[in-house]
Amino acid sequence: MAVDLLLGLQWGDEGKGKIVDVLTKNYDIIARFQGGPNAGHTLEFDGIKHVLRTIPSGIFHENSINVIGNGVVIDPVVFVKELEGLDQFKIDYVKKLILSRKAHLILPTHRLLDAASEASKGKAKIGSTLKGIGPTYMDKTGRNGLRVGDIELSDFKDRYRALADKHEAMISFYNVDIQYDLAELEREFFEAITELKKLKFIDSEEFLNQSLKENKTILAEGAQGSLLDIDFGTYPFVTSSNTTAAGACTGLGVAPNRIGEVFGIFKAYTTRVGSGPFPTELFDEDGENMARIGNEFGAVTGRPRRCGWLDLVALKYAVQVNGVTQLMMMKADVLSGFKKLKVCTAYSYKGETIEHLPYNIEAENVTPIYTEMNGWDKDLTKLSSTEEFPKELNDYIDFLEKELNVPIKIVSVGPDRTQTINR
Ligand code: 2SA
Ligand code: MG
Repeated sequence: MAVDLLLGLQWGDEGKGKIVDVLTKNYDIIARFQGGPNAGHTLEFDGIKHVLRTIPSGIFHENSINVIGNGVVIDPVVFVKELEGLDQFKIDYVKKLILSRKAHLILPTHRLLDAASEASKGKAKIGSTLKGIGPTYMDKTGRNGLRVGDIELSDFKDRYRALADKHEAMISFYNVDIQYDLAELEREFFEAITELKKLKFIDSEEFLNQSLKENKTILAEGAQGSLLDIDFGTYPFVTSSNTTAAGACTGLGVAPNRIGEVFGIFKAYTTRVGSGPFPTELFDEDGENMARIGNEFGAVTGRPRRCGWLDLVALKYAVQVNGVTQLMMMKADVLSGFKKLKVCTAYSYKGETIEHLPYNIEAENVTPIYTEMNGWDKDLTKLSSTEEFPKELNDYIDFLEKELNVPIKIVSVGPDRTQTINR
């Protein structure tokens, strides 16, 4: 058996939560491999909207086991609140949710360091979600971090103290005005640690590889998007983990030759939250309409998302880096009513036309070159098969498929589970 991957191909918020929820019925195990509570995976079913942060989206399905892999960073405080949010659904998470001992812990001081770092950068800030993601991964690669498995050690509190003290010194080094009550934050942290201990800690690489031997099916659920990848994204305006396919291998401990299908998710247009370059960004009525109709606000922080046309140069890059085998196009319904649709097929880069993503895609270097297509008027949200698609939508899809050279297997026409059309 193989591990299938589900990845966002843009700057996050492609709709991974919805698709993983639709797909989970086909899988025994759903695993998260990177990121942490910076993610916000929105699921909608039976008239209820739910946002998951660290917990894999399979948690709502009867029989799936949900694994939080070693590549993830866990904030116990946020995590326990997330568990409490599940109480109303009567989910037996002690049975259905397991944590890698090798996953790193986000300390309260990591969150403070994130805030201090952002404040010190002023206008050049990353626009992070302030969840402590960057500082936690820094401690991981700097070999100072605390891991889930450390909670089981008798000297966990001493280890915690040593690291938190070091962080406090670092916070004062930033010399910015940040107010906090560490004693209160620590009380909350240790209370959450006690709750966390009720869950099963495992060596997730052993569990997953054993499960593959037993012919179990596994879906690895990505968070954020490929253009936020620490190596391949728009650095430094990226997150601190590998959001691309390779991240699933290191974040779960499964070998590259165990990867099966790579599902790539993209929106029919493009959005981005936080700072950083965005060549096809719109500052006109079209952009405003996308934001309004698409309800483009961050699921975690509520920040408005920047909107723009689909960028095929960036999308091709993401398809290549990830080895995408099937595409899923989200939010096609949002484009209903646009008279003309534009798709960026090349960049004018320092006076030259290029079709690949250059080192620096800042606005002063890059001007998008667009292909224009006719839009459609028809409301797509009630459609249930491809036969009902307007001609212009089929033209749009055919054009993208030809350019990307990968089949678009799913078209999503609304947030609900049922608004998902297979091709
Ligand atoms: P961080 O917090 O260190 O990972 O931030 C670094 C950059 O990564 C971006 N980022 C995201 N972009 C889109 N969606 C994300 N998750 C939430 C959601 C966002 C929200 O799913 O809606 O609620 O605002 C996410 N997480 C990180 C971030 O904007 C920085 O550019
Ligand atoms: Mg999101």
